[in-house]
Amino acid sequence: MGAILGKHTKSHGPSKLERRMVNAMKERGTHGKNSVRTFNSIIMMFPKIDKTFEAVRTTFEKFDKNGNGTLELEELKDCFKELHITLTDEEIKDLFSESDMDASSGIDFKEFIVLLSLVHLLSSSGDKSNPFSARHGVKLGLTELEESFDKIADTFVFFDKDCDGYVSKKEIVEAIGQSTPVARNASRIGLKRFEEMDWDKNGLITFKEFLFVFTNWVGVEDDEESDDSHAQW
Ligand SMILES: [Ca+2]
Ligand SMILES: [Ca+2]
Ligand SMILES: [Ca+2]
Repeated sequence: MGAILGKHTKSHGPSKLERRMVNAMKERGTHGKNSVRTFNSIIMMFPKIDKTFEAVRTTFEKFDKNGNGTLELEELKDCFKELHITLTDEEIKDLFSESDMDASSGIDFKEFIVLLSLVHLLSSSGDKSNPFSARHGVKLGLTELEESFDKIADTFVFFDKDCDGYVSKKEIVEAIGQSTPVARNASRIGLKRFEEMDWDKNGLITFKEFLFVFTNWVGVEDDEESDDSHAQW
C-alpha cells in the first residue's frame, strides 16, 4: 500500500496509446449503453471485481520467472505468447511503457492489471486504425476479468458526463456528492487518491489512472495477499 509513484516526468503530450484510450472511452460514452447508473451499484461489485483481479495473480507470478515481483519486457513477451495475444514487439513495448506507471522498468501486479485492461479495451474499440481492434485474435480469453474491465470502463463513462474521454476532478466530485452517504464514505479515500493520481494537476484523469485508483478501491494489495481469497471461480 501507499507505494509512492515516481515523479511524473512526462514533458511531452499524450502517447499514441493514451490517445487511443481517450478515443475508446469517448466512443463508449457516446454509444450510450452504460451498465452503470449509480455509484452505489459499482461499490456493490467491488468484492467480485477484486476476485477477478486476484485470479490473475497466479498468471502474473508464473511469468515473473526470476521472481523479483515485476514483469520485465522479456517476461511480458513470453506471457503474451502464452496467452496467444498476437502483438508485435513494438506494440508490446508501447504497452509496457504505458503501463509502467512508476517508470521502474518493470510491471508490478497492479500495473499488470492496467496493462491487461488496455489490451482488452483497445481490442474491443471500433477504431480500426488501432492495431488491437484491427487485428482479430487479440483477446485475453479471461471472461470474468474482461467483464470487470468493461464494468470499470462503464464506471469511467458514468463519471465522464461530457464524454470527452477524461474524468475531471469536477465530474468526480459531483458524482460522489450526489450519491448516498455510504457511497460517499467509501469513496473518500478514493477521492484523495484521485488527487495523487492527477500528476500534472491539470484536473483530468485518464482511464489508465482511473483504473489504477480503482484497484485500491476494491482492495488489491501490492504484494501477495494474506490467504483469504481462495474462492474458486
Ligand atoms: Ca521479473
Ligand atoms: Ca513499474
Ligand atoms: Ca470529462
